[in-house]
Amino acid sequence: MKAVVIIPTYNERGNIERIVPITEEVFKKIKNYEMAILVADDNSPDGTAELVKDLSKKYNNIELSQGERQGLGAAYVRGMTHAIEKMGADVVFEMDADLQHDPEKIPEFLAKIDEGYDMAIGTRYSGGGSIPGAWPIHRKIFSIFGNLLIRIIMMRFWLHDWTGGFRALKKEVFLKEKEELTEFKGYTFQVSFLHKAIRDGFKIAEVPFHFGERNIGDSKIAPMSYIANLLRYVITARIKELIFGKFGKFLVVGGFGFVINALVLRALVEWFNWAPAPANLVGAACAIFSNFNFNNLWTFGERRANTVASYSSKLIQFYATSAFGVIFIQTGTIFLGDTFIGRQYYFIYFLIGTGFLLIWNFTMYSVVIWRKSRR
Ligand SMILES: Nc1nc2c(ncn2[C@@H]2O[C@H](COP(=O)(O)OP(=O)(O)OP(=O)(O)O)[C@@H](O)[C@H]2O)c(=O)[nH]1
Ligand SMILES: [Mg+2]
Repeated sequence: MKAVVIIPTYNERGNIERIVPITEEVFKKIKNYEMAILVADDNSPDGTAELVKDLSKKYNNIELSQGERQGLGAAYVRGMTHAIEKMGADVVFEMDADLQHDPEKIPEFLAKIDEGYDMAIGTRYSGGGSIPGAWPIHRKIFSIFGNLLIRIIMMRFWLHDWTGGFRALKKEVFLKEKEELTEFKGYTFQVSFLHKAIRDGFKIAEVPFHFGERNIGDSKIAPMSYIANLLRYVITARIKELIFGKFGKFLVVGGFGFVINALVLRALVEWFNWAPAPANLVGAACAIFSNFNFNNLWTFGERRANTVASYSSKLIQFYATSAFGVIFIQTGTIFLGDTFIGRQYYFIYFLIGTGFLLIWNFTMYSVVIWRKSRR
C-alpha cells in the first residue's frame, strides 16, 4: 500500500524547507505503507518549486505538481490525480505546508484507514482537538461558530470539523467524487468534498489534533470573501438535498394526502349528507393512512417496517405524531396568534402553523418513527 502526503503551496518556500525533513522523519516510523510527498505548487513566485526540485535530489520520495493558481481545491484535485495516476497512491493526505498540521499525526490517520474507514478527518473541535489560544477573538469565533453553523445546516452533528484541511482518504473516495469537485475556493472545497463523501456512504472517522499557529509565510485565507461562498454552498447543497431527497418525497406524499382528505370530505358531505366536521375526521384519518403507507414504502423505503409488529407500532406512532402536531403545533400556533396578536391575521397563523407542523412531522418521521438503526 502506498500513501502520498499532498502539500499545497503558494509562496511557502520557507515552510517547505522546514516541513519536509520533519515529515520524512515521521515516515521512518511507518512500516505498513510506502510513504511519499507531493507538493502541489501554483507557480509560486518565491521559488517553492525550485526548492522542491532540490529536495527531490536528497529524498527520492518527493514529487512536484505545478499548475496555474486556481484556488486550493483545484491544486488538490490536480495533486490527487497526480498522486493516484503517476505515483500509484492508494491513500492520499491533505496537509498544510505551514506546520499548523503536525506531521506526527500522520500514523493516526493511517490507523483509521486500516480500521476500515474510507476517510479520516482531522478535527479541532472534538476529542481533545484545539485551535490556537493566541488567535484573535474574531478568528476563534469565525472558526468555532462557522463549523457549528455548518453542522446545524447539514444536520450532521457527529462530524465536528468541516473546514479543516488535515485529512486522509482512500483513492476510491477521490475517484468517485472527482467530477463533482468544482468548488475550488478554500473552505468551500473542504466542505463540499466532505459533504459528497458522506452523501455517498463512505465511512468517515475523526482524528483530533491541535491546530498550531503559522510561524512564517503569509496566510492565504480571505475569510470575508470565503464566508459568502461557503454559506451559498452549504445552503444550496442542503436545499437540493432536501428537495430531491426525503423531504421532497415527504412533501409529495403529504400533498397527495391533502387531496385524499379533500375528496373524502366532499364525497361524504355531497353524496352522503354527512355534516362537515365528522366528514373531515374521516377524511383526515384516510389521508394519514395514505401518508403513512407512502412514507413507509417510498420516503423511508430503505427503513420500512417489514414485520406486522413493527408496521403496527409505526402506524400507531404515526397517528399519535400527526394528532399531536395538528392539535398542539398547528392549532396551537393559530391559538397563540389569535390570542396575542389579533384575529385579522388568522390565515397567516394557519400558514405559519402548517410550516411548523411540516417541520415537526418530518423530524419525528426521520428521527423517531423511521430512525436509522445505525449511523
Ligand atoms: N497550491 C495552492 N496552495 C494554496 C492556495 N491557497 C492556499 N494554499 C495552501 O494551503 C495551505 C493552507 O493555507 P493557509 O493560508 O495556511 O490557510 P490557513 O491555515 O487556514 O490560514 P493561517 O492560519 O493564516 O495559516 C497552505 O499550505 C497554503 O500554501 C492556492 O491557491 N494554491
Ligand atoms: Mg495555515
